[in-house]
Amino acid sequence: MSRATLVGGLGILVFAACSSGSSGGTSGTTGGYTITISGYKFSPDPLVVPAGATITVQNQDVSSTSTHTCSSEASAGIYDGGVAPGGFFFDTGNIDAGTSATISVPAGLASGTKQPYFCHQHTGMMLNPDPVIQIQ
Ligand SMILES: [Cu+2]
Repeated sequence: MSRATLVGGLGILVFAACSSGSSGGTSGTTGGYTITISGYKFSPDPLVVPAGATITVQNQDVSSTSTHTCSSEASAGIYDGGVAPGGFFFDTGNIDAGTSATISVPAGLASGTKQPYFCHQHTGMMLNPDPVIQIQ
């Protein structure tokens, strides 16, 4: 095998590695946290954030023009506004398709705290009806 063959082969490999798309896929801006709602699914679930974080909720259900909410509940499956032990209350209100809202996580929440939430519009109809925000 000649040296030229080796170098040429490597060149093809490098080209292939660099030609794949690099747009999108990551969520949120640096230091920010994002929940996306798409296809009636909240993700990521759980979302792990430090106390004091700000979370952007993006409703991406544009094709079905579905309005969703992110609303805290006392425990999974209650589907009513409330707070889990050690958790925090939030309710984005209606988030129309293609728009976003913000959730502020209070500072000082204990590590490991799990706050479930739900969608007021669809309760148990969401693919994951009781997703969780967990404190880091
Ligand atoms: Cu919903």
